[in-house]
Amino acid sequence: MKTRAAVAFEAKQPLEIVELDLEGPKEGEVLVEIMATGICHTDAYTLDGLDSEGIFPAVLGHEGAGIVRELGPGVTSVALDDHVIPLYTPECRQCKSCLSGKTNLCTSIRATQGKGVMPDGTSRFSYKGQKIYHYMGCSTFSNFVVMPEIALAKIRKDAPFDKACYIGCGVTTGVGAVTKTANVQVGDNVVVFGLGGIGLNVIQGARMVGADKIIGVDINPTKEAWGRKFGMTDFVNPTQLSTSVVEHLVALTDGGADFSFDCTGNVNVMRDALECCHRGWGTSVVIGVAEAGKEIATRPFQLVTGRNWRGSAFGGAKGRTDVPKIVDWYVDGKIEIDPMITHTMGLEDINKAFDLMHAGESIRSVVVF
Ligand code: NAD
Ligand code: AHE
Ligand code: ZN
Repeated sequence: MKTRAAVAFEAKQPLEIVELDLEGPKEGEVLVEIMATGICHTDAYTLDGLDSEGIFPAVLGHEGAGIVRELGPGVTSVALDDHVIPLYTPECRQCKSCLSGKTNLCTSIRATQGKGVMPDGTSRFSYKGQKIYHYMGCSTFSNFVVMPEIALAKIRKDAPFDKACYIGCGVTTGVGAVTKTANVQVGDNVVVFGLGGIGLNVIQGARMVGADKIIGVDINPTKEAWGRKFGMTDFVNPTQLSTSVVEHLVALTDGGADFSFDCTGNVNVMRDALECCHRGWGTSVVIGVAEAGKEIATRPFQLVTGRNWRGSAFGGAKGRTDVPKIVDWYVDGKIEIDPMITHTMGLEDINKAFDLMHAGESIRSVVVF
C-alpha cells in the first residue's frame, strides 16, 4: 500500500513529504493508521545528526496514537479498530528484562529497532525502490506503520488522538520518571532542569505525588510561567544568578534536593543536577539524551558522600501495562495534557514544529494526519 510520510532523507535537512510504499504486516505484526504524532526533542536530535544510532533515509517520529487497521497472522493482543499507542519501549513479557521485574527496558527487539528495521531484519518502507529505514521501532511521521504487537499499548477509545499521542513519549517519560524511576514521596524537594515537553511533565508528576518544593531551572525566562502552570513553586534562571546554580539550589532546598531531574540533554547540566542533590541521599535522574560522544563527569566524592546518579528511559514505564493507565489519568483529569500542546498542524507543516522547538516557542507540537 501507499502511505504519506515525512522522510528524513539526510541529517540536518528539512523533512520531505512524500508517498512511500509500505509492505503489510507479517507474523505477530499489525498495520496501524497513525492519527496524530507529537514531535519530541529526540526526533530533532536524530535529525540534527547527533544520534549515534541515527540512520538515513528514515521516517522519524515515536510519539503517536492511531487505529489498528490490519492484523498479521498470529496476532492476539489487539483487534481491528482498537486504538493504540506505538511503543518505542515494547513489553514482550518474555525476555530476561521483562521477566526480571526490575526494568521496563524490554530487550526482545531492541537490536533491530536500533538498526532501523523490523524484527525480521527488513524495512517495510521504500521510496521509488530505495529502502527507507524505521526509527525507534515506531516511525510515527508516517500515516500508516507496521508495528510488532508487543510494541502496541491498547488504549480507551474516548481519549482524543491529538492529545493521547503525547503519552507515547513526553507525558509518560516525565510523569513516570517521578512516580516510577524516582518514586518521589510526599514532602520531597524536587529540582527540574529544562522546562520543555519533558520537564513540565516531571513538574506535574511531582505535583501529583505531593512534592513540597518543585524548583524549575531554565535559561529561557518564558518557561517560568509554564512551570508555574503545572505546579512549580520556584523558578531559577542560571543566567541571572551571581552565585553558581548549585550553590543557589542547595541554599533554596536547605541542603540539597531530594530528587533532581535533567531534562536538557546537556552534560554540564547533568553535573549540576547531581551536585545540587542532598548529601547522604539525594538522587539525580538523567532523562535528557546527550549528543553522541558526550560524557558526564563529577568528583567521585559526590557519590562517596551519598548522592545517587540514575537514568530513566520512557519514565520507567512498561508500555502495554502502564500506558493505558496514564491515558486513564488524563481522561479522568488527574494529569493535564491539553495546555502543553501549543501547536497543532498538518503533516505538510511538520518542519515548522522543529523550528518552533529550536526557537523555544513551543512546548509540544502535534501533527494531525
Ligand atoms: P525541549 O526542547 O522541549 O525542552 C528542553 C528545555 O531545556 C527547554 O526549555 C530549554 O530552554 C531548556 N534548556 C536548554 N539548555 C538548558 C540549560 N543549559 N539549562 C537549563 N535549561 C536548559 O525538549 P524535550 O522534548 O522536553 O526533551 C528534553 C530532553 O529529554 C531531550 O534531551 C530529549 O531527547 C530527552 N528525552 C528523553 C527521554 C527518555 O526516555 N529518557 C524521553 C523523551 C525525551
Ligand atoms: N539512540 C541514542 C539513545 C537515545 C535514547 O536514550 N533514547 C531513549 C528514549 S528518548 C525518547 O525521546 C531510550 O529509550 N533509551 C533506551 C534505549 O534502549 O534506547 C544513542 O545514544 O544511541
Ligand atoms: Zn521522545
